[in-house]
Amino acid sequence: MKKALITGINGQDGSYLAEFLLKKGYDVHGILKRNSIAENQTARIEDIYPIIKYNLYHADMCDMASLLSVINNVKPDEIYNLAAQSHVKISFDQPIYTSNTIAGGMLNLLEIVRTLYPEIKMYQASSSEMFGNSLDDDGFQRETTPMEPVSPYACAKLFAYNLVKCYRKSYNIHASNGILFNHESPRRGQNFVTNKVVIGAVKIKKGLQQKLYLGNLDSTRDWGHAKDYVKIMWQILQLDEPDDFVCATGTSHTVRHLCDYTFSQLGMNYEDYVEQDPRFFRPLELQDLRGDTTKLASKINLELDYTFEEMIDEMISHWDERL
Ligand code: G4F
Repeated sequence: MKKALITGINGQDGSYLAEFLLKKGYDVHGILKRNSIAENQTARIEDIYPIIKYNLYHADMCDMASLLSVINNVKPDEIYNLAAQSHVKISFDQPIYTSNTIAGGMLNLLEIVRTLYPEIKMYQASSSEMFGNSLDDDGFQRETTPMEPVSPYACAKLFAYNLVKCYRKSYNIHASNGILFNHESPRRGQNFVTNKVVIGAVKIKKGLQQKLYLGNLDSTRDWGHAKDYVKIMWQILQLDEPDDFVCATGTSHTVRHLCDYTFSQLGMNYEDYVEQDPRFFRPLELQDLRGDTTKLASKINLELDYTFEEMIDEMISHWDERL
């Protein structure tokens, strides 16, 4: 039985990945960051909690001793590093913490693996944010597109991405980067734009809220489903050769279109309810994202189960039942 260790197991991606790996027959272990408000820490892994409750550990990406202790204890075959301060706008408010968790955290893991367990395969959750406003002439971003980050979050992700490449070449470690474009689901944090729009629209429909306040409506994102993408994380680690891969749908939509589609599905016109609020604009914005997955498709069977519309419909149904 293979053993996997997932940092950030209680996040959107960590929870879907844990479910996926359990179905594959893995012994799944996970790291949680201690939070002074303990309630809801395991909300996203409720369904699998009885199976993995003794495999959950408190550790912190900034505390190398805690990571070392978990890795010594678990001795995993594969590590999926999904832990992060993952909110781009908040990274402008907390740049040092963001960098320490993302860049310093990955360095901690790589040093432990390099010095003690060089046989462990590692996956790093790299991000399309690293491209910043750099686009190829055809409007896509791919592995060869120059990376010009425009947020502290993206700068930290780029540092971690380069560490993975450097350690792979220097020490022959099986470490890969998945350069994931935005990926969503009903488990997405409610302060990311997809779930914020869906929850806002459902609440408005039910008379629980009057308006929805957003920032930039004109940026475009290539939104896929987190469930599709965790399978790809695993597929990347099963390749004989470690490498770096863009993972995306190849289709992009504006935030405005997201609002239009969501409100229309609920029989409303978004223009009657959505207002822009300076609080939700960023000091610097990444305007357009659209990924080219040619390289990934040449290595794995790349099949996505969800379209953008199916994903938003699933999120609407989820919140319609719960709110
Ligand atoms: O949903 P978002 O906050 O996601 P963002 O910034 O693209 O980052 C996400 O995807 C990255 C992959 O490219 C990940 F690395 C990262 O960890 C995260 O998962 O914002 C999407 C767009 C932005 O252009 C933002 O300015 O929506 C725009 N937006 C407009 N109003 C808003 C809002 N975003 C948020 N969060 N809240 C708003 O009110």
